[in-house]
Amino acid sequence: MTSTVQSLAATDNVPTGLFIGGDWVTGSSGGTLEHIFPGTGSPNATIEIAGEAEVDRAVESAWEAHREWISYTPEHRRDLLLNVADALRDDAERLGRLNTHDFGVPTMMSAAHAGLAEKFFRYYAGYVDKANGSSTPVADKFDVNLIEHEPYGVVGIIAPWNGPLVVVGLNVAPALAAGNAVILKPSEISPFTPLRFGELCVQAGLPVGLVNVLPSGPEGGEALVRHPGVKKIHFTGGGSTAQKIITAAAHNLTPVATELGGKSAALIFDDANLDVAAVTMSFQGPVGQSGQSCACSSRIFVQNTVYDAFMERFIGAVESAKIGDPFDPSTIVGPVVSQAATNRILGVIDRAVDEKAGELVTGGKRLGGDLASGYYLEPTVFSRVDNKSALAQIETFGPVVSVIPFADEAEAIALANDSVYGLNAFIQTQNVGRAHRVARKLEAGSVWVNRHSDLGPQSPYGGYKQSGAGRAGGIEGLHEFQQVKTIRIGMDF
Ligand code: TXE
Repeated sequence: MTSTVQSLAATDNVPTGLFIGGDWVTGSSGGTLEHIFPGTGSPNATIEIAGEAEVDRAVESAWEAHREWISYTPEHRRDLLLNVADALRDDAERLGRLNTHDFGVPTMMSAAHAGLAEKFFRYYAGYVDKANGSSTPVADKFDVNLIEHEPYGVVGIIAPWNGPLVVVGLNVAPALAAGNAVILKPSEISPFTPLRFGELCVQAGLPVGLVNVLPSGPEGGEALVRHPGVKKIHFTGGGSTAQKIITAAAHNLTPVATELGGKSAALIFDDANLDVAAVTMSFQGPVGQSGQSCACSSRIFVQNTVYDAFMERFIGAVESAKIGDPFDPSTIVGPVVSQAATNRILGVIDRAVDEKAGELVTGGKRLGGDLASGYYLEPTVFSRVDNKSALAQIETFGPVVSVIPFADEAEAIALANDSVYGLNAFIQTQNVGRAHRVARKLEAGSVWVNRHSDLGPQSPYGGYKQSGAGRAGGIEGLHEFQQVKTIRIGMDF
């Protein structure tokens, strides 16, 4: 059966080299990789994979560019970062298509990633010419006491496959605004938009080598983490990988900021608007990006007095989402990212059924027909799930969610917090006192009340517990890429 799903258009000319010092590099020591488009399960390009030699070359180029970057006036650096924001805006449609080629995200969502990156660049450009140091008196002298925020020099940013452009905004923008040069290591699974971004930076006027883009897997990533010329690592990805990265970084005691996985809880109280809650949670849960988001609300707790009424609406919303060709603008649910992810997610479903973790009420299968060659899974919902089960405790990172009843506020909070993760939490209630009370008791870095998650540059985003300790957004996101220096000038002489 041939797939009717669109694949690579000649006009898409996806970038396949490494981007180092403003040059496209091929013949990499890491070899090449056949990139598979999840929409069809077929190759859409052969890409270069960075090895240690390319990391060395990128670090050298980055230090040279850093020295040039900090020789520019703050006003000049600010304007160049605003140029990058304009370039992301102007290239949004092409970046959207590349995003879909990268990991199969439906085009109805993919262009928004470029828009988010643009917002972050506009926001952090604004910090460049604003004083972000300070001075304080000292207790027993009249010395001048300055507290300065300085760049690290060259930082390594390691991105997951599910949102490379989001990471460009969240982390590359503040890193550059803080005065650093960047080596961006996207996942080998999603190289195209980061590479195009690197090209846009040079076209926007940034010094060549200020942004280097090196798609690679664990080997290239490890070489970057271990490199003595890389002074800070920002990692976004899974917890087990974070452990490997922190271990490797210990080699030079390189600081590591982490943005990790989640098993986010949503609490639907009996006074919630159930129509709004059902639609919001279907998109925040198994439908949006096929649940392949760190912000996926994969555990939905519903007060038992409205459980059936919520479930009726929720299942209706989930089942009404159109599954199909991610290039079709009417598609809501695209493919999951790979054959490996397909096997892993179906394994989670089979285990949950075998262990009777809950009742499978919709989904659970891979789609066939003319979608058979791609990796299309039905959004899947289990009802009345045991919160202690593997299904409710282990991050699935796919279109599978658990719905769990609770009796009252105290039980809801206890169930939600019974997790090693703490990235996001969602509350649906009309009671403002309850919203504040519960939000302060949830162990999560971001709490969203009566709305879906919505990353914005104005507020820090990041995890509690094993969801990581880094923050992206706000002044906290800038400080991730700065080191603090105190300069005290004696006035007694
Ligand atoms: O992660 P992986 P994936 C999390 C999400 C899920 C994971 C999925 O919750 O857990 O990311 O992304 C590189 N040394 N978030 O599968 O496998 C690898 O090449 C150095 C949370 O990509 O951990 C890739 O570039 N690098 C997030 C990156 O690490 C190594 C939002 C991540 O790979 C490496 C999005 C090694 N040894 C997803 N091994 C948030 N909290 O905001 C792999 N890599």
